[in-house]
Amino acid sequence: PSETGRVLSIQSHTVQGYVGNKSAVFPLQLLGYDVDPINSVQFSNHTGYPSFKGQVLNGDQLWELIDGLEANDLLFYTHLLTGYIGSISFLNTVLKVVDKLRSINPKLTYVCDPVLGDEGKLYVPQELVLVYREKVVPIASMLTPNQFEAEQLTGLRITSEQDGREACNILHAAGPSKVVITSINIDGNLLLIGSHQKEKGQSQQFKILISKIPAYFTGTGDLMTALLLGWSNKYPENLDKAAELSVSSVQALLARTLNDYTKAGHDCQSSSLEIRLIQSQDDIRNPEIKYKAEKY
Ligand code: ATP
Ligand code: PLP
Ligand code: PXL
Repeated sequence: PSETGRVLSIQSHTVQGYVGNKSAVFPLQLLGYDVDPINSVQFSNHTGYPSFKGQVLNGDQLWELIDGLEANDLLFYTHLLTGYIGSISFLNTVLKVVDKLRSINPKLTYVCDPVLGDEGKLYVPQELVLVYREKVVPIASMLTPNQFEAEQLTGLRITSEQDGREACNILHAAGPSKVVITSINIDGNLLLIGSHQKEKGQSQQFKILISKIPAYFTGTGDLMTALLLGWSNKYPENLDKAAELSVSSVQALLARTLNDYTKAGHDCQSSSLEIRLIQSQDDIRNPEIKYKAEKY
């Protein structure tokens, strides 16, 4: 399918390595999208390293860029993509951006990765949780939380498939018609749960089982959300297919990443690995579906 679009992607930039826009822009371009990145920060490297240096864009500076685009009639977008956002003022400006873009294209799809934290720990200020819950979730078209984020946004404790499915339904009721919980940890393995609400009160749900690789990667969540945007736009009625394609690409990339680091004699459990994004371009453009969705 050839369906594409023009995506405004508001995410981090790192000089070295692949998180935020660095892991989202190239894959979307490979899938045929025009992507316009706004860099919410410019850091030397991601924050998992012993140190980092760089600049943070504030809400007013974000708005200045939007103003500049508007002055030249350049604000027509089919999609908005957001990931990690570090402050309330920036998040509030993103809300303004959604309004503005929808005033120009009422059909704008807003794909939101509600980055709050992982494994029981927040990596954003606590106040952001409420803003996501009350203001961001209601206007998102597709949401891609991890297990912890889905818990924070719904108040539900998620320890089973059933909990995951229920969390998706709670999130649908709050706004987004598509929800993908990108991973739930169940007995050492990962479970992705997808949910598409096609009419009120009714959702089509599926799961994809993923074996957990004993290593820690950074930027995979950002890549996953970008791919879900790309494929779900090409298969708007088949979120399960979009997820199969996305997971298959990510897993092929992770296998290559692990293999490359291992060959170089690196201890893969000691630090987080930079994904081999460029080397995996064929797996992104043309994934072989090795991960199948099971419908409920
Ligand atoms: P965010 O905080 O951005 O929402 P996330 O926690 O949802 O991110 P990840 O946990 O990085 O994102 O997972 C994204 C996808 O990457 C998962 O769906 C899974 O397919 C894959 N993945 C990440 N780490 C591993 C791993 N160690 N083994 C297997 N798959 C992994
Ligand atoms: N650590 C910090 C400080 C982050 O901001 C993020 C961002 O999203 C992550 C870790 C995890 O990144 P991901 O889940 O995309 O791999
Ligand atoms: O992957 C999310 C992310 C985004 N932005 C910055 C990061 C990270 C992960 O470490 O450091 C700046």
